[in-house]
Amino acid sequence: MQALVAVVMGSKSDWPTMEAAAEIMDALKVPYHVEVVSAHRTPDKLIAFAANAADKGFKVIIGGAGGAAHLPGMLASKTRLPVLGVPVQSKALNGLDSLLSIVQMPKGIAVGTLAIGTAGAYNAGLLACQILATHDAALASRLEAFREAQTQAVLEHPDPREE
Ligand code: RP5
Repeated sequence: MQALVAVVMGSKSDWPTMEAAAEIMDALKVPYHVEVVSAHRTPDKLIAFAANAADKGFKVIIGGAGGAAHLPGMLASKTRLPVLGVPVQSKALNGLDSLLSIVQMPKGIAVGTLAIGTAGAYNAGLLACQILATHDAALASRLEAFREAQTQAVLEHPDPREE
């Protein structure tokens, strides 16, 4: 099946964070591709990947990286596809470095920045699904069902002491 979302990350070490994006896309039955593409270690691959992404049929790119996290911004500079950036939680600065590197894009090249860590990765996957759902009624229905189930799970278990 044609992958609609590309999930790229700077290192294999980012996968434990980025697999949260895969988790929600699996749940919502959205086909995706995952690949390590490093802004610093494989810069030529990064440029080629972003430049060819639209022609390959991707509709959204999710880029996760930590530290001096140039990956999402550099991807965005070479593609018109929406790029969602996930700041991976770094050891040295707890991901604040990653967040600031990704969120502070100069005017003219946009990156949609999510939260630090697995919540951000999960929400990047969710947001990618929401973007695709603007042109996919079946996916829109699955999203509505997901949100309803989430709401019901909270409403049915209001006691915070409950296991
Ligand atoms: C970044 O450097 C990666 O995105 C990763 O978060 C961080 C550390 O990479 P490794 O040294 O674990 O490969 O480029």
